[in-house]
Amino acid sequence: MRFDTVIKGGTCVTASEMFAADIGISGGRIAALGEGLNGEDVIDARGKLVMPGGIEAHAHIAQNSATGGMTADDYTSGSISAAFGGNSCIIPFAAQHRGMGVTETLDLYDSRAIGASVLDYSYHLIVSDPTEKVLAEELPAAFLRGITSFKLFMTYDKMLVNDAQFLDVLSVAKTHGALTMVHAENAGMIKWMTDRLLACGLTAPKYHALSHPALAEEEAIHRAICMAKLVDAPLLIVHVSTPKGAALVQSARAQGAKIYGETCPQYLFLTRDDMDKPGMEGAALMCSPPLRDAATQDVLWQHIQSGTFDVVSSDHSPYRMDETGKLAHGEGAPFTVIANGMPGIGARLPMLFSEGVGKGRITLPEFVALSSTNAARLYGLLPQKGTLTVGADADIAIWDPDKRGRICVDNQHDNAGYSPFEGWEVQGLPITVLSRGKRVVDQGALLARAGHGQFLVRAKFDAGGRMGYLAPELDPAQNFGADIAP
Ligand code: DUC
Ligand code: ZN
Ligand code: ZN
Repeated sequence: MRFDTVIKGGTCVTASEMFAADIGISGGRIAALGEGLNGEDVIDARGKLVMPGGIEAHAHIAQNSATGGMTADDYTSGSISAAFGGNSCIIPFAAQHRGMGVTETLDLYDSRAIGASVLDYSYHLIVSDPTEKVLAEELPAAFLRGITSFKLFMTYDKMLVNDAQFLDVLSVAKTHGALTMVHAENAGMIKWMTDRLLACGLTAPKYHALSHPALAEEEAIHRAICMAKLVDAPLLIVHVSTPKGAALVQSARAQGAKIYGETCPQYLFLTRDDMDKPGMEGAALMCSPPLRDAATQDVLWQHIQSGTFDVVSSDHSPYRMDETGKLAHGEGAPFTVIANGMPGIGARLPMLFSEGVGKGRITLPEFVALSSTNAARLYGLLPQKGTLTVGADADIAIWDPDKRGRICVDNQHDNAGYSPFEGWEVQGLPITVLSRGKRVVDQGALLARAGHGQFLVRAKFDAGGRMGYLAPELDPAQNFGADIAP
């Protein structure tokens, strides 16, 4: 048998094991794992690691912020940067703003993504306006379209939902088999801190980090987990940045609740002291939740090692340091009007590999789990994506574990115009990325066209045997037989 492509002589790594095998690819899928395979096109992977391509499941691309700004990356530049960084699939957000319907929102993002991406993609739906129609008709319609995850905000005046709305969305999600994601920060605490800082004239970008205290994240994560437990619905806490927040995720999981966690490279590698720069420079590192401190970094790594975090995502939110992005309101504008977020879709995996695997903090299978397989499982893509198994899409990243490089804006291939990790030395880099068997990136060259990437219809969320939690007030054996559980 002759395959379209054979990846020969590499060390395959999945989330559970490592083994020496050739990979035979036909029709864009993995057709065989074995020895001595032959193909039309042979990729020599001797001395290399052959892994499932990364799945970047937290990125803001071609997204309008609630204040009107647009991210610097569209689906072409965002997916190209992702591919150079070892990813073969992206799941950015489609953001419903108040007054918009969900179907209208998804149509809008389709118009931005179709024909533009070099990688396969889907969207998480941000729900900011859960009207009766949205809950009863439009969210079910979104599931039928293959959008099986959405995100809620507990802060930002124009995006947040209240607790009752949160519970409503969780209930619909549970009924249809979707995973809810949450940006968990307490809006009132942020407002109170912000008012005090502004009243003292403390408006520089670095003060944004103080305006989002760790306690605001801790309180909101606790509240979000309680709400998810009440509904017994799955919930992923995104961009966890605090030790207490991570501990809350850990203890909820230990109780069997369907609670999942994500953290991001910026919380592992940067601190708020990095924002203490002259003028507006600190705005480059302004994100929400904000950067914390070195002690926090150590604890977050421990939670990666002990399994609290299922995924490490970039939270790529690219805004240029000019009038099109962070400086839209000019030099000296207060932090309250500066767009939140930083780029990182291309740096996520090299940083995690070098600082994680290279420094002995995580194993190679753990790297694959955190970068690809767990995202595929959570977001309804397994086994089509996220693993090396016969029948799976041939979405594969070949890494040279010895290759050294330095992160810099010119090798990130995005449109942000800067990298928060500028100058960082890394060892271990992706050299070839295949999407459905096609080389997208090879030896530093882009080989796929915009439009190669296709929309992915995702499956329902699968809790994978996790027991869940039944609140006594919802248990018919304990609640006088009231049949009110969603
Ligand atoms: N939340 C995100 O997930 N990304 C950027 C900004 C924010 O608040
Ligand atoms: Zn967020
Ligand atoms: Zn985000």
